[in-house]
Amino acid sequence: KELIDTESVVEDEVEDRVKEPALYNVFLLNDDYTPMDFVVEVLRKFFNKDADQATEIMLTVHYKGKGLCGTFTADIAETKVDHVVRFAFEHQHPLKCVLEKA
Ligand code: TYC
Repeated sequence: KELIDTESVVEDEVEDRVKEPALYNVFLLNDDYTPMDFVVEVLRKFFNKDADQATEIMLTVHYKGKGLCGTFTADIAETKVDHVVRFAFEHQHPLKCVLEKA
């Protein structure tokens, strides 16, 4: 009679069910033209930051070149980038927003 290692079968099934999705970091990039207030508005509007958090991230971008806005699954990260890029374009600012695998 064939022996089945039920424990590893169950483990495999559990692993398949709970495998964590890949995560992506969303960053804002610095430029010389986008107003600081607009960047703070973006961080509040699209990344749910309060005024202090938004200001801190904006200044990190301004002084260091990039700043982390949040970490999301692929669909959400792509949607955030899309919304930010569109919003900036509509207001004629060159603000860049990018994602990187976490
Ligand atoms: N460097 C911009 C300025 O001096 C401000 C800025 C901050 C722009 C963050 C983009 O992602 C950015 N007006």
